[in-house]
Amino acid sequence: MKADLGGDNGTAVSPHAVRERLLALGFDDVRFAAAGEPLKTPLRAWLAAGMHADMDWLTRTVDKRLDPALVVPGARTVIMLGVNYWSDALPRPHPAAGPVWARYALHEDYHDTIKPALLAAGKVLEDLHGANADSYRCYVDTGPVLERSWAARAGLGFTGKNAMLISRRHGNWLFLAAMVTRIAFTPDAPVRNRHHEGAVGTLCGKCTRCLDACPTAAFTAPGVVDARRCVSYQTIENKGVIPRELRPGIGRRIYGCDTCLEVCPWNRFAAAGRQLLLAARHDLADLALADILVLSPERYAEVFRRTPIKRLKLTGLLRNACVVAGNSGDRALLPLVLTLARTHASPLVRAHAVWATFRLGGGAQLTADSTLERDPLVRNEYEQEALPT
Ligand code: B12
Repeated sequence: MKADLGGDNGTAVSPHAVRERLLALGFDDVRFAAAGEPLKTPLRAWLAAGMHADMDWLTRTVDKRLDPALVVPGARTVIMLGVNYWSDALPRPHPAAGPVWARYALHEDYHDTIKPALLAAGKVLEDLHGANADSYRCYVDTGPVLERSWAARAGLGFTGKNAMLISRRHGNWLFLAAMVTRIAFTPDAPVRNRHHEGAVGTLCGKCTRCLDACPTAAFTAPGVVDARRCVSYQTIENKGVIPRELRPGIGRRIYGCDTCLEVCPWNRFAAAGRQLLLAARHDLADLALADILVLSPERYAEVFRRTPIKRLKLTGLLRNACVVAGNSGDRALLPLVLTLARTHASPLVRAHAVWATFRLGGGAQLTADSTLERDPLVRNEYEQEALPT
């Protein structure tokens, strides 16, 4: 097939055939954005304000994230793909019991399950337009592409006040993937309202449910999340101590947080996805906190194999489980957190287990242990508990 990359004089080719083929691969939505103008998203200001916490990898690729021509020289189009992970089969978390997982985590790792379809999507560009493998790049999440802003430009949805890319068809429950290509496709239009296009909250109206519901007050403005305060960052990306002042707000959220997504009224229109590029692990939602607090490394590896939770490692999961236990008010968990505080090899786990033990009213049982503890992380927890409140 002869190369058909769209004309240099601005002529663009119809995206119709590519869209149909990519939908057939299992993507739930396929939209096209013109790559010519770099994004104006205030990413630099966000980074300069330190809102990325310790995710320093974001600072190393700022220019590329905003300008796809730095990813693929001569890029003309960013193809944005959505994978709907809403499922009616997954009940909402029980209002009073059990740890709560971000919905996306109750699947095998989406990076792994979407990747083969992205490779096939690249072949579609080669097949239909004679693209060669150097003239496009495909990413899901981990590439240097600011996916939500490109998706907004492509009209896949609009940027909500919760910073999510919200689709009128799929609500908040969309994974995003991107293809940067030299082919000039006719772009799709962004979502508009009467006043403007592409701004934060285009179709949010006066609604502020997400901003009001955030359990740790992580929004500094509509559309702006301070990752340092975000439960998702603290329970997934942070590899160290979770700040004490944020722990109560984490509540029962053991991995990630969907609160600003769950409360969004646009989810009313969300139909279940086709799930073609996903592998559900809804069984994880049935795990009791008591079972998690006693996981052995072998059992952890077996249960969380292929899920995104495996990247947290057992120590990270136990850290989070201790925070949830401390918030639970469930005295039956006291012996379990007490054992972790006394015996676990990781100071990170011991530190959070000490906190949980005090929160569950068992602090006095740790008096002897507190004098033996040498690790500064854990000692700090004892010292904080000893301070007058
Ligand atoms: C770093 C990161 C995080 C960080 C930081 C989140 C954040 N808000 O920036 C943490 C760990 C906290 C996180 C959490 C989550 N994440 Co995340 N994350 C990313 C990642 C890798 C980069 C995002 C980034 O660059 N952030 C920097 C900010 C500045 O950019 P932004 O949020 O994209 O841009 C927004 C603002 O600039 C604002 N904006 C635009 N113009 C303007 C103009 C003005 C004036 C203002 C004020 C603001 C504004 O709107 C932009 C779009 O939302 C992307 C994947 C990717 N490659 O893009 C996934 C991604 C954004 N995450 C995703 C998901 C699913 C989540 C969680 C729901 C996971 C969970 N359940 O726990 C939460 C949601 C938290 C939230 N409300 O944002 C999805 C979002 C899908 C969607 N439909 O929107 C993505 C796209 C991954 C994917 N491929 O599917 N994430």
